[in-house]
Parts: sequence; structure tokens; C-alpha cells
Amino acid sequence: MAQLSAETRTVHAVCSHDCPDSCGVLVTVEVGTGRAVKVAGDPSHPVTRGFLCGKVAKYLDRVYSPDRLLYPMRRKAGVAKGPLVQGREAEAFERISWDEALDEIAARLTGIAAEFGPESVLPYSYAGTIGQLGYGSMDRRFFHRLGASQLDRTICATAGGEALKSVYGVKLGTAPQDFAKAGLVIAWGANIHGNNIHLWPFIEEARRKGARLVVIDPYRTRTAALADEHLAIHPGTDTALALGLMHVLLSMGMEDKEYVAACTHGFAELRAAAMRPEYSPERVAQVTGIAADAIVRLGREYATCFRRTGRGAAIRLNYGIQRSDNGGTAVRAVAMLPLLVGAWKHPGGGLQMSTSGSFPFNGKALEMPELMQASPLGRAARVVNMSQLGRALTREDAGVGGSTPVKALFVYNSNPAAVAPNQTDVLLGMRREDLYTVVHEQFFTDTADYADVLLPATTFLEAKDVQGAYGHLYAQVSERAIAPLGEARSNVAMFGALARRMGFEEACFGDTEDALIDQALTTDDPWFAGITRERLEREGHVALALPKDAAGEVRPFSTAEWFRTASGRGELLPVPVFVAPVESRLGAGAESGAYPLEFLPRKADNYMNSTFANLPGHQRMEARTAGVVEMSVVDAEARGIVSGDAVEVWNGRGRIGLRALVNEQVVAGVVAARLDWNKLSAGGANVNALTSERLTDMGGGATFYSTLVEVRKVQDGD
Ligand SMILES: Nc1nc2c(c(=O)[nH]1)N[C@H]1C(S)=C(S)[C@@H](COP(=O)(O)OP(=O)(O)OC[C@H]3O[C@@H](n4cnc5c(=O)[nH]c(N)nc54)[C@H](O)[C@@H]3O)O[C@H]1N2
Ligand SMILES: Nc1nc2c(c(=O)[nH]1)N[C@H]1C(S)=C(S)[C@@H](COP(=O)(O)OP(=O)(O)OC[C@H]3O[C@@H](n4cnc5c(=O)[nH]c(N)nc54)[C@H](O)[C@@H]3O)O[C@H]1N2
Ligand code: SF4
Ligand SMILES: [Mo]
Repeated sequence: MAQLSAETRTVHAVCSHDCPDSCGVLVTVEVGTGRAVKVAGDPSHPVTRGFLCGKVAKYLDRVYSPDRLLYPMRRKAGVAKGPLVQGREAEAFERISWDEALDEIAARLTGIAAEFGPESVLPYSYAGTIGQLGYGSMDRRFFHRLGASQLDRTICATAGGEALKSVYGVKLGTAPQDFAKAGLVIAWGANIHGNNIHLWPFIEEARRKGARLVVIDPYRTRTAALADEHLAIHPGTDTALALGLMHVLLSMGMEDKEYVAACTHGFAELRAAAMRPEYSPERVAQVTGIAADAIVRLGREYATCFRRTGRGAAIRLNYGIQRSDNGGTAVRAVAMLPLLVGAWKHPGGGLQMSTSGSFPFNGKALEMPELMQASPLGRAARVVNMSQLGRALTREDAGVGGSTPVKALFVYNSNPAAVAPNQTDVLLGMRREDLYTVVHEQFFTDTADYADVLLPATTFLEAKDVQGAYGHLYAQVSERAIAPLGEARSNVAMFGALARRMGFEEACFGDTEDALIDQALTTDDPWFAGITRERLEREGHVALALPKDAAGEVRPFSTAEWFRTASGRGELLPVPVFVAPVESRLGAGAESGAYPLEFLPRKADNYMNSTFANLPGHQRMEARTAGVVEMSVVDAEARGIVSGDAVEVWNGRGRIGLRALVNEQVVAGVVAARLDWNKLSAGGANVNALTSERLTDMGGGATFYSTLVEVRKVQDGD
């Protein structure tokens, strides 16, 4: 008989997936077997508050999945690179030992670097883990010492990040708990219920006290459906809406004159711009698709929030609005709104996009860029933009000047075959037989299908790390709860071992996780005052030491001291100007009429980008959106399409096969489909076969949400 009450212990870990919430996770481990038997949200964490999202509540299904990649493997001779059948990928590879794997990789990288120069090696990583060590420490040291190309990690948040910094000088905002005190909450390009669920209870608390929730999103997300008002904005037109709201509030003279004078720079110019006729509610309505009276109402409600309710207006701005040609400008425009009404001074008021800038981790100590000087290059290596991977792999000059082609690709923390834009070129490049590809992964992803060598990676239960957050203000240490499964190694362990195999003798390649955590926390920054590894280990989570006002509250940007811009104020210059994205109904890309529909290649509520997409339990939760393109009845009827029809969605870059789902999630002119693994998609390509490598106006970011397509019914015999 099974023993019912085996002795257990509880370990504090941190969910390391790329999510603003960075939850404290309590892992129950059976002492006898060392097996994790339960994961739960840490009830003592002020934002996690004892619950996990639906994805990670089932995390043990992922950790102990029979599909985990557990051993180093090498592609069998004669097996071409390219899509494999899910669940049978291992047949294309043969198991090898870590020693063989490291020997081979070291020999190949050394040879390629000698023949083509070390910049012909391209690391490719993003946010498989956002633990400080796993995201960027030993890996960066390794590639710096090698002299490999540097990767500009732009695929997610750089447009918005640069934009926020241009206005405030720092990526910081309203704490999630403070949303409970708000008198009005605006979710702007933010799918809170799907992507940031731990903010939701605070918003519900505010609503119970009378606050309204307004969602500005072209898609009727779960968040929008649960809101008091949903404004279905046309994609890429947020700058116009923000200026329209300014137009309304400035026309009424509702700006906070004292705050504006003390804390902003460039108000007169911004006022003149916003008062131009093209930002009147009527004109903005034409551009955004939002009724003029709704714009006037929201402008007034926002401007008068504190006077009416004694509570502030809070904006949850998220990255949805900046995945578009002018996404940086859009974020700047929205981020200026709280500066005009002084919302930062009010309880619950302000704006949150990312709080990551509040964590002064010592990135330089972790990454050691000075090691590039010790590499054969003897200088800083060239930089390749990750949002243009297709270009980097298919053009001789890697798209960045010079003549060094990419000859080796080292992928970890990412699944570019599924998530990178312009997939046709990405896969064309990855299929190259003369490209040596190493993939460090937990699963046989789409990217693994193109690997020469596969290395098994740990999950966050299996390695220690230290983590901040981009949606709250607590630092945490994540303890190792269980031993690595199979022969999995953490990013730190793997790159440390590979560095030794390459003959890199610097002592830094032997640093332990604890040593790295200590280095990450070594800083004079007062916001980390009193935060040490020992304290984090003891307490699980520790609040940042942010400055408090006389009432003992942390109120970012309530006074001029908070701004870290050159002007020392909230920077309103240059004033934002609305320009239609190239691929939008008003943009140059629509002129030919060939691709009239705006396409939203969305994230799944129950996956994390492409992570979880292979797990049956998660697939069941996402069944509604599996393999479908959602469209309005207007666009469906115009094409003779009804729900269930097989359709093709295409543009000049690619085509994918889906089934139509005619509903009210999108308005006329917009269609939506979600990200999946390619090999789980009909036809073997996902939504990124349609997206482009055009970059954003700031930060060189990806423009996933500015994509034009056409849809047609697939006739019998097609
Ligand atoms: N469940 C789940 N959680 C996640 C993720 C996931 O894949 N699944 N991904 C994680 C990652 S990597 C990130 S970066 C965060 C991102 O979190 P969010 O920024 O919330 O991410 P998105 O879903 O990209 O965009 C939010 C919303 O913006 C809308 N949107 C698209 N274009 C526009 C536009 O032009 N204007 C406006 N106003 N809205 C627009 C989209 O329809 C979407 O509903 O979430 C993280 N959390
Ligand atoms: N069409 C479309 N494309 C998108 C987006 C979209 O909304 N729509 N979103 C974009 C955004 S915002 C982002 S952030 C990117 C995300 O792109 P990625 O960062 O590539 O995200 P994931 O798809 O989650 O893939 C992460 C991979 O890392 C692996 N992994 C996890 N932990 C570790 C570890 O410790 N070590 C190693 N070696 N591997 C690990 C996981 O198994 C997983 O396969 O996608 C972008 N692409
Ligand atoms: S994915 Fe986000 S919400 Fe879910 S457990 Fe991880 S940090 Fe928390
Ligand atoms: Mo992201």
C-alpha cells in the first residue's frame, strides 16, 4: 500500500517564467524520494497572496512530463534539420554524454571562431527564465570571453522600455497593491486577467469601492469582457487616443498646474500639439474607431477622478501597445497622462508598465562585458538585433554591416523557431547545413528540431537563483527544491562547464550560484539597502527600500526628486505625433488593398508565449482558440465564411491554415489568432509566418501587432 503521509519539507522558490508577477512558490518535497509533490502560491508574499495562475498551478505536469529533454543528444548522421513529429523527436537524435557534448561543442565553436572570426557565433536567448543568473550571467561571460556577436534583446519590451525611460528616466511605477486604492483603473494594451493575474484582486478591491475598470484593447480579452467598459481601439492608434484624451482635459483646463510646473518639462509644446484639430475627439474617433463621446467621457473621468472620488486614476499600461511601428511614441504619449493630472500624488494614482528598473541588480558584475577585451577580438563585439534573426541567418553580413556570416547559433532560454517574426526566413536560416546549432532546452521545441546538439536544461525547481520582478517591488531568492532531473544542467552550470572546456581560465567561470547571487546584490544603490542573500534566504521575499513620503507611503514621481531624466522632470519633449503604422488600415501597406485586415498574432492566456503549448492539460484549457482565426461577422460574410470553415490567412511573407471562428472578440477589419508550436499547427507554421522584421521607432523592437493579412475560404479541392 502507498504510504499516505510521507515526510515532506517545504521549499521557497520563485516562478521564473516571463511574467510580471514573479510569484513566490512553495514547493512541497517528499523527503524520502526527493520528489516535488505540490506547488502553491506563497501566502505570505504580498502580491502572490497564496495563489498561482492556471499555468503554473499545474507545474508538476511540466517538470515531470514524460517529454522532458533529460540527456545531451546529437543529431543522427543523415537526418536533415527541420520539423519533427511531436513526441517522437528523440528518434532523430542519439544520446551522448555531457563530456562528449562539451568536447564537440568546444571543438566546433573554437574551429568556427578561428575560421570565420568569433563574431560568426551568435548567442540567442530571451526570457525562458527571468532569474538573474539564468537570464544573464555565466552565459554572457562565456560569449564575451569568446568574442561572439552580442545579441540585442529587443523581442519584447525595448520600445516601451526606452519610451518610459525617455519620459521618467527609470522603469518604475505604481505598486500593484496601490491599485486597490484607485478611483479609476485603465488597462491599456494590458490583458491583466490572462498575463498578469496577480494584479486582478487589487483591481477588484478598487471596483468594490466604486472604481470603474476601462480596457483599451482591439481584442475582447477576458479582461475586457470583465471590465465596466471596453474600448476596442484600432491597432497601433494609441498615440492618437492619448493625445485625444489630453485634448479633452486640456480644453477643460483640468491639468494640475502646480504639479505640471514643478515636475514636467515641455508642457507648452505638448499643450499646443494636443490642441491641434487632428486630436479633437471627432478626428481621433475616425482614427481609433472609438466613439467621440466615449473619448470625451473618458478624458473627463480621468481628469476629474481625484476631485470626484478622493482617489487617484491608475493606468496599467502593458507591452501590447508597443509591438507596433510607432509603439515607442505610443507608450510615451500614454505615460504623459498621469503627469498632466498629477495622478502620481494621489492615493492609488499613477501608472505601471514595468517596475524592473527599481531593482538595482549589479548586471555588470554578473555579465562582465570587460571580458570581450580578453577575447581574440580585443574589443566590443558587433550587435545583432534578435528581432531580425531571419535576416541574420540568411544574409552574408548578418544585417549589421561587416562581412561576417553567422556560422554557429547557440540557443537557450528561447524558442525562436516559434516566437521570432518573419518565420519563413528564420526557418530557412536554421535549416542551413553549414550552420552549427546548439540548443539548451527543457523540451523538444520547434527550435530543437533544428539542433545539431541538444543539451538538457533545469526548470526553476531544480536550480537556485535570485529574482526581481517587472510587476512588483520584492526581491526573492529561489531555492533549489529538487535535484536536476536526468542530466539536466542550469544555464550557469552548463556555461561554466563549457567555458572550462574551451580553455577559458578566468576564475569567474568557476563562480558558484551563491557567489553570483552575492555579486548581483553588491551595489551602493540605496534601494537595495539591507538586502543580502542571507536575508533573502531567511525571509523569502524582501521589499525594496524605496523612499517614502511623510505619510510613510512610496509615491513614485509625486515630487521632482524621483525623475532621472536629463531635465530632472517628467520629459514631454519631443511631443508625440501620431503616425499610422505601415501595416494598418490607415498605413501605406494598406494602399494596394491586397491585405486589408489587421492581424493580431496573440499570446495564449494559458501558455507563456510558446512555453506550455505541448502539454495536454494546458492544451485543454486553451481549446477554444486552438487552430482558429477569430473574425467579425462583417469580414466573414464579405468572404463567404462561416464558423468552422477551413481558411487560409496570408500575406506576402507566408500563409497559414486555420479554421474560422466568427465572433465578437474583434471588430470589423481586425482578425486574431494565437501563438502555438509550429509542429502542432496545421501546415507546420504558426502566426509568425505572417509577421515582419520591421522594427519599432524606439528600442529596435519587434512589430508583431502591426501586420496586414487577407483571409479566404479554402474551397474543396484546394
Ligand atoms: N498567460 C500568459 N501570460 C503572459 C504571457 C503569455 O504568453 N501568456 N507572456 C508574458 C510576456 S512575454 C509578456 S511581455 C507579458 C505581456 O503582457 P501584455 O503586455 O499584457 O501582453 P500582450 O498580450 O502582448 O498585449 C496585451 C494586449 O494588448 C492588445 N493590443 C495589441 N495591439 C494593441 C494596440 O495597438 N493597442 C492597444 N491598446 N492594445 C493592443 C492585445 O490584444 C492584448 O490583449 O505577459 C507575460 N505573461
Ligand atoms: N506572434 C507572436 N510572437 C511573439 C509574441 C506574441 O505575442 N505574438 N510575444 C513575443 C514576446 S513578448 C516574447 S517575450 C517572446 C518570448 O520568446 P521566448 O523567450 O523564446 O519565450 P518562450 O516561447 O516562452 O520560450 C522560452 C523557452 O525557454 C525554455 N527555458 C525555460 N527555462 C529555461 C532555462 O532555465 N534554461 C534554458 N536553457 N531554457 C529554458 C523553455 O522551455 C522555452 O522553450 O516571444 C515573442 N513572440
Ligand atoms: S506565470 Fe506569472 S502568475 Fe503564473 S505563477 Fe508564474 S509568476 Fe505567477
Ligand atoms: Mo514578452
